[in-house]
Amino acid sequence: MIWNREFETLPRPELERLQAERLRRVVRYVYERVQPYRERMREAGVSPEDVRHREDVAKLPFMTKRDFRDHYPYGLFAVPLDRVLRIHASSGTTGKPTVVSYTRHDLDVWAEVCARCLAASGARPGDVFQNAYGYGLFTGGLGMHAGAERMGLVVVPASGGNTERQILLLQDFGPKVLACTPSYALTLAEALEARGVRPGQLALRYGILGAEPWTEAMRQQIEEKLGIAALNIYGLSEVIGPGVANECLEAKDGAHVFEDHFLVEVVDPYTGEPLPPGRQGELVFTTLTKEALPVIRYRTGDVASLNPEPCRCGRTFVRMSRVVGRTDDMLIVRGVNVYPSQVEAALVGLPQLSPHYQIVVSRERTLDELEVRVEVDPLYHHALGGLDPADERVQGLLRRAYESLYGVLGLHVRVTLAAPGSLPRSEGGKLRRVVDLRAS
Ligand code: DLL
Repeated sequence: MIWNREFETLPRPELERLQAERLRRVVRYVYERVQPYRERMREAGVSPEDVRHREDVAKLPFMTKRDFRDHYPYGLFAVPLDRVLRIHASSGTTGKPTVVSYTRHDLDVWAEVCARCLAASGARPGDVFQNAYGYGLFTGGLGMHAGAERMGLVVVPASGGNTERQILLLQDFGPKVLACTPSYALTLAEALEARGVRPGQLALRYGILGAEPWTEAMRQQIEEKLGIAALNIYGLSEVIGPGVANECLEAKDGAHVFEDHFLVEVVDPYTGEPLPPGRQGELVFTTLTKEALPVIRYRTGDVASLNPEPCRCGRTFVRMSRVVGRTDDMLIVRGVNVYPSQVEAALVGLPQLSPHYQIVVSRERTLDELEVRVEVDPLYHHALGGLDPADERVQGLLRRAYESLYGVLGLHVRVTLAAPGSLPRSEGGKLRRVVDLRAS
């Protein structure tokens, strides 16, 4: 189902005209209202008049996470605080959170784009919807909540965590649609399996999974174990939260970016030069309709590519690939490129391991050392009765993980097994995937 047929299927020429018009407006708006960005434009020698066409976006200077840090908490807002209705924040694992804000109009746009995600993923008005993204400062819970209400779903605001209660709700409330992170979907799938609940015994049909990187192999596992179609949702607080892009059920091949609200580019992470469709690089977004905190050419740090081919679902919006890595996670270890997604791909085939892992790089004198810490699957951990290094099963698992990582990366990796839930998480429940100790 297409939630907003009028906009989601706009013929490209019309869409691009609309984008150009909105781009002109937002650039002038930001220039007039956001002092740090006005100064940056002046330094770059660009004025709002220089932006006429959609392509002119490339003349504008970038914004980065650093701008949020430098102007923490409210310095990038384009409206007085009394026009802000809501504040969210994404907690990094270090330092101050990134603060974002919404006017009434922004909340309205946000609900609209989240409703589009739900519809694209298979939800229909009247369906029961279990929202297991965290409620609170994290954008996932309240963002999807508003989208679901907009659509007329029966919302179960479960929030994140508490697997026992999630399972009770899944069994008794009969949700057809579930939203959570992909790693949590696997946790739920495994907990259900452990209780002998088969996929067919639940009403569940669709999963809207995102907020962290995942792979096709994980999709397959989740779909099989939960008996659902699992769709990828992408978003980030600085742009709006969830609802920047979502896959369609028809193709499940790349997430449609809601281009009437968000202008997307891919740039070379080193030079900042725009890259043509199909090339992998850093995603950069310009918000076209936001009031409280518009961003211009915001560098996400997420590495992906764009596919402009028409889609069989009828949406005319460009599709972004899965996020294959982060520019700040792109590791070069002993001269070899390492992405967390590769580590994930190597570990996913070992059912005794969970998808919760952390990569630690350090340097012993001159040689880089790569360590992968990975949590053992809760059931297997229980069966082992702990992680005794003398236990042959533990040794065997370590060996298999080592071999699998060596096969994918071509590097010797030290594998450390950790107890379920023991690796440190941030407030949004996310693991810091990469810890690089070489610089410190
Ligand atoms: O994670 C918003 C969100 C909530 C998206 C619920 C989807 C569902 P932040 O906490 O600001 O916002 O984190 C944003 O998470 O820059 C990506 O690195 C990563 N991310 C989000 N979605 C995906 C995805 C929310 N589908 C950061 N695949 C982004 C890979 C994702 N990475």
